[in-house]
Amino acid sequence: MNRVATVEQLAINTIRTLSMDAVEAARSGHPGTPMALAPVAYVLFRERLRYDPERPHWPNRDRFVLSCGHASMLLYAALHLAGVKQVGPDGRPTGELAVPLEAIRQFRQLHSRCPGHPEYGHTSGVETTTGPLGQGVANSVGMAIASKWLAGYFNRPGFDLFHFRVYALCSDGDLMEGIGSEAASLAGHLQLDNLCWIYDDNRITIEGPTSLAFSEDVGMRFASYGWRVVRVPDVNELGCLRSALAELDRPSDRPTLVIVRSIIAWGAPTKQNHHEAHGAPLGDQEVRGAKAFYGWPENEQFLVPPEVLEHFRQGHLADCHQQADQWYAMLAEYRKAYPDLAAQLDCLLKGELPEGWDAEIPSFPADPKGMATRVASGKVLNQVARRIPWLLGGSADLGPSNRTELTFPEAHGDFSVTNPTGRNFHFGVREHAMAGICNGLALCGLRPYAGTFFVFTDYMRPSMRLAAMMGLPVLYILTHDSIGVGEDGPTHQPVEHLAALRAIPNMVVVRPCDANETAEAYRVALQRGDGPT
Ligand SMILES: Cc1ncc(C[n+]2csc(CCOP(=O)(O)OP(=O)(O)O)c2C)c(N)n1
Repeated sequence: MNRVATVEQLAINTIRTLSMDAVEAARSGHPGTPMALAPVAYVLFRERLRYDPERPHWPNRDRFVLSCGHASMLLYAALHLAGVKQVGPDGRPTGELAVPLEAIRQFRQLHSRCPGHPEYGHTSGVETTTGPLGQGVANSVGMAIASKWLAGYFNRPGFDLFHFRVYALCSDGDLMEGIGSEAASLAGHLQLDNLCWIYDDNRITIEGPTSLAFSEDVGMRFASYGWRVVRVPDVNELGCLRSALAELDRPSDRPTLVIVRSIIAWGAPTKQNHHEAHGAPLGDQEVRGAKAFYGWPENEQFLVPPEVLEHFRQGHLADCHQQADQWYAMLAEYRKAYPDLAAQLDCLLKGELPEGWDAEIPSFPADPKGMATRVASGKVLNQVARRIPWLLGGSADLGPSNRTELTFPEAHGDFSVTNPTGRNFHFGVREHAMAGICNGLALCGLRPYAGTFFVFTDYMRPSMRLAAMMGLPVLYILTHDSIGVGEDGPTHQPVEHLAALRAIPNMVVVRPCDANETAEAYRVALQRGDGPT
């Protein structure tokens, strides 16, 4: 082995052993998948993702989503080795590491930067909260759409401000979940060539082998969604992994699925390839055995060889740092060339609304019959959207009923591969993915809205709850909220939904009873920068 190969293996084994040690110390957690996928984290965080550890909020950074959030130690180990800095509440790096070694020692303990599942806003470098399987991949579709939309709206000749890619790492569970299929189907339809999912095909879930319940050909399924499918027969073949990911650099009109075969808990003497290694500490004997297999000192815990840190931080990451410098210099020039657009971008990135955004919210005259609130909603939405260019969204195939369409010319019609500045989205009949995608859009600074009948929030609730948890300003436009919907009958009559949504912490639920209350509801919702309405 030459020196580079040695330090590569050392780096990969550092990710593995940190993960095992953290789970042992916590006496709970998921060691098997980080041990298996350490080569993926290594190649992504050291060679492929464009991000600047000094400025984790660089707007044009590539996004990484760990959709299988239970493998959180994989992400924490990578953030530690890459030296990603923590960002304070003011949006500036605090100078300290986002994941110091001490935090890894405190894995899964209260207030640690390394909670059991990654939490957005808590640990810099964590792009979204994951844990409920399937949510992360849906978020990644929203982020990839956001990249296209931001590019369409803000980029100008000579100012290629936005072109980031989105990578999501997902497990069998993510791809068994319906939301994963919904999101993949829409991503294929939209031809999101900036999106890459890396599927950990380890054929193990909690109850045992996937053959218990999952026997489709995932590659064929994704090919039929319109994805490019690439295979890596062995995750430990770094060359193969690298060339699979390099496929992304070849022009395509498809998102990419990289199917990686791995063995859970690779290297553990008796637990490798066994479902017991999924969600419980391996135990001292297995850990020692695995360390011996890796050629690692068995008595050492939380060992990070200094040459690994050095290796991680040179080369590609030094290059990315320079790219971020150049990006900020370009932004300074952009400010001079396009001051209005630059002011809008600043506003968007700060999570603020343009001045006078609510100046045209109408006031409706008294009317004995009363305008239907959904009609008022459509009018108000169109008024405020005129003044908030990054307010965008759509419905799960109920646009005409929900009145969610933006009809004025500056809304640029429907979003599509040929019309990336379009602000009207057709999510199809995919409520769950719609809500997950809106979270991804909001995570990139946009102000998304999602429409459907109130009763169908049943299909969106997990993503709505995560929006509330992450403090994302997503707007839900939910019509037909009454049990008096008439001929459609009880399937369409929401009875418990109001109470159910009001029970979600940090979800604001407004139920306007006339046109003017609807207008005020918009004022309340859009002013909220720190949670969904
Ligand atoms: C929506 C949802 N359902 C159930 C779970 C509980 N859970 C965590 S991991 C997992 C499956 C594990 O299998 P896989 O996704 O293949 O992950 P791996 O074992 O390869 O790490 C389940 C059912 C969850 N986190 N989210």
